[in-house]
Amino acid sequence: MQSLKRKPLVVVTRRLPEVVEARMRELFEVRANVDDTPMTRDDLAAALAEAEVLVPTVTDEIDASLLAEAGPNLGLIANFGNGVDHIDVAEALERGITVTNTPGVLTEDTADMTMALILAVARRVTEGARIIPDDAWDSGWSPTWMLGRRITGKRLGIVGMGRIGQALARRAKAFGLQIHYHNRRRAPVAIERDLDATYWESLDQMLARVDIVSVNCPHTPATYHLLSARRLKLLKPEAVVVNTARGEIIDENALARLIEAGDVAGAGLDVFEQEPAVSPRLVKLARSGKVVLLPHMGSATHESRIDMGEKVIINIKSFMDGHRPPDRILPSML
Ligand code: 8YV
Repeated sequence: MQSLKRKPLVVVTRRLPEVVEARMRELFEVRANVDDTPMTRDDLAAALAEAEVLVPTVTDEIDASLLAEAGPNLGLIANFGNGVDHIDVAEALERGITVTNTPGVLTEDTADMTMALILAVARRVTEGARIIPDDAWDSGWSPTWMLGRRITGKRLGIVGMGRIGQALARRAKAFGLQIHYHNRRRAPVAIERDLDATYWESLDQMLARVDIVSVNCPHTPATYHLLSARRLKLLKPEAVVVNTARGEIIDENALARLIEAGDVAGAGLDVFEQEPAVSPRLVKLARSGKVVLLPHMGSATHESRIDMGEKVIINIKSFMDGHRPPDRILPSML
């Protein structure tokens, strides 16, 4: 039987997978962004003024001044994505707007991509992959050509031992890496034992001792430039830095300078401080092979994006049915 309940107006800022949009249209009055161009500030203001639910993504900057323009109907911002650093969540909560995200469903894919970057930088995968298409394999195989670094036996330092950090640790352990980590809170003993993980209360001390650093914590005011110029200088010259979390956690310019100077060996970056703009220095380093750059692809699988959409739908549906949505961002998480 068709429900007689009025459908809430849900504004979705970007194209989502077809199955997700189709299900949303069954349940809600959907305003979709058919040509998928990122919304301008004015577009977002208009959406916030009218919508009962806004479904933004990482490409939408929803700051306090924009939230001040929200209409009286706006009750929920159901973010398509895990990170909510593009939303002034404290301000939204202050205004009585609920904010949700999509945790858990992109963990494994993001950990896979982190492992891929570690291997790509250490074993020069992207550099090597260009040689044959570029017709540059004239001299053939040589014992001393295209040598990378072994990862087995090396120390991996994970900054942020949440879901993705732990998923990375499981993979890295299987590759023979020794797991070290820094986190605000020490992980339970059972997890440490399972992962053979060594906890470093001092990030500085861990950085000075590891061969690979992977950033896997959320971006918050407390983690902005957590890997500052001073901390990056603590790394060994053979060290490699990988980031699939948020660009803002690393002082990108300082990292580029250290790699240029040979004080850090390389980096694998999926996220940047000013996306989609990428520092020309990093681009130059990528051309030289020292750095591997990906365009924010950590959760870019069909499966992740459909599961993320499903989470968005569940959050909206439970909110509209008068329940507390499962993936609420609470003040204690900020
Ligand atoms: C998403 C991400 O692609 O979920 C996140 O926080 O960084 C990405 O994997 C993106 O945020 C979608 O909004």
